[in-house]
Amino acid sequence: MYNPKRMACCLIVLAFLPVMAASAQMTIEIKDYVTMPVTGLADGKGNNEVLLSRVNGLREEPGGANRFFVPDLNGPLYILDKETKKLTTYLDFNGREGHPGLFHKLFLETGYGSGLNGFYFDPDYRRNGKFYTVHIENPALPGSIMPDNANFRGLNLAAYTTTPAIAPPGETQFEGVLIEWTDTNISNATFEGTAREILRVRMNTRLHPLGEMIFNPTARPGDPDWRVMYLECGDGGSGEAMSSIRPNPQRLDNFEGKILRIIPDLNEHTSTSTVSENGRYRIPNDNPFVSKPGARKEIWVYGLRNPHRLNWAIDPNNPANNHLVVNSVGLHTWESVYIVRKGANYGYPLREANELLKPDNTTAPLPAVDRIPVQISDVTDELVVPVYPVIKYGHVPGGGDAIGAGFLYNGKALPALRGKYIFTDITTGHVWYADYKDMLAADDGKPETLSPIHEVKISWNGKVHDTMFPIAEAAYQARGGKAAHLPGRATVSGDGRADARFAIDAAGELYIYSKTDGVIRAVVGATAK
Ligand SMILES: [Ca+2]
Ligand SMILES: [Ca+2]
Repeated sequence: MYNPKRMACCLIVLAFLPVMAASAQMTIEIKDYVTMPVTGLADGKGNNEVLLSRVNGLREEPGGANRFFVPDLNGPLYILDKETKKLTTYLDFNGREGHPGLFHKLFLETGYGSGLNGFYFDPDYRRNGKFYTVHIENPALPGSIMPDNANFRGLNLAAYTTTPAIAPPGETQFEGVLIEWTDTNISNATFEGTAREILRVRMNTRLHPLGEMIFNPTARPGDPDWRVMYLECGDGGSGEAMSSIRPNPQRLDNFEGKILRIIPDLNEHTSTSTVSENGRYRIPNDNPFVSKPGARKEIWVYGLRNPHRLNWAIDPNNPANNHLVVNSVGLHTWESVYIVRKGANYGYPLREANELLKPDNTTAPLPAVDRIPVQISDVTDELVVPVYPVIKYGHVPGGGDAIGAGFLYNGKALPALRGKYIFTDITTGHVWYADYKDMLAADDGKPETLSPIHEVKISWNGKVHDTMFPIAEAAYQARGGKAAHLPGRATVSGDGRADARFAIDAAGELYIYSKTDGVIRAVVGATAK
């Protein structure tokens, strides 16, 4: 029954809801989903090998096949059956001496992103069987630069050739390799088909390599963004170096510290793009720097340190609010989330988040008038205003050391999270959310306006925790891990790294996985009270 008095009362309550919501404590409930095979060592010594399994993502196969593809940085690309939870090794990238996989020069030892780093399905996968990977190679390792199909006979290499590496200025060591794979039968759990090297990027150091890629999930055939890849390339450690490589993230003549935008398929968008220098992909004509002499035409945005997690925030109520969002790992001071705007300069290494980054790698307040010179190989006389983050948190207790993946939650199972962007800190295992509307409001060109973030607690096996750290620690110890707490260390997390990151499935439901204990967990509940 309609009751005007009661309605007025409700409206008054509603007016206060945002304030109440801001102070409500969000708690997510997580449940173990699958335990990944150990590909590391439990002995607590060494670098990357101390992580039990370097699971690095969870991608659901398009089209309702009910399977995840799960890359482990150490080499295996698994298919995970959602019904049976059975894992099958689909491909293995580790072909190092004594290993059965594809790439003799796979680089694994150090660097958090080394190994099989990126995996993504082509938007038209159901029809074309294509997917993409990025892995890291050390050219100095023995063996062939060609894939080795001795144990993957279904891979036809007759037409396979490598590409010249595209290098940044300065000394270089490692290479990120983007490959397009075409499986001619996607109904089984084995690979049979061809592969094509698309791009090879040389990096200054082992840090912050080429990594994650994504496609605009709202683009349909005929749209300008259909099958157009956004590909992040870290700064290769250049921006924090106190040497001639320091400006590389600002220099538009190289790929380091950038998000690239390319068309992997040479037959797509042929009238609105040009073929790349290496002949393996196309570059859209509406990329921001295609007409700037000396600039790499592939660049979409620049001035980032380690933009290692890309996601597309889809606003179900307003498609004009859809944005590519990037989580970028900072140096010593700030972790940042940025809304990606065509051609933007995010400032690094001249800025970190919304502060000045000084040549000694400490931060200071921004200058009164904040402008950065555009740099191709040399500094030009053109100036731009840097673009500031919409979320930042500090390298302080209660904060963290390195931002993980984040997602705007659009699933159905967790109504309390709808419209919220949820993300982790990798090392401390803190989880926060921000309201997407606050993030959009903070994307206003003003450095001082940022979205509030709200701490999320985690319920696991009947107990509520402040972070993922004790959860990963318990599982790591139970699996025989020998480090005192967790492997690795970082400034804020101290002894051990939780290594917690989110993923989503095709329905937009959340998972959280951790390299240290090698466990993927499903987020099965969320309450705000
Ligand atoms: Ca197959
Ligand atoms: Ca702002």
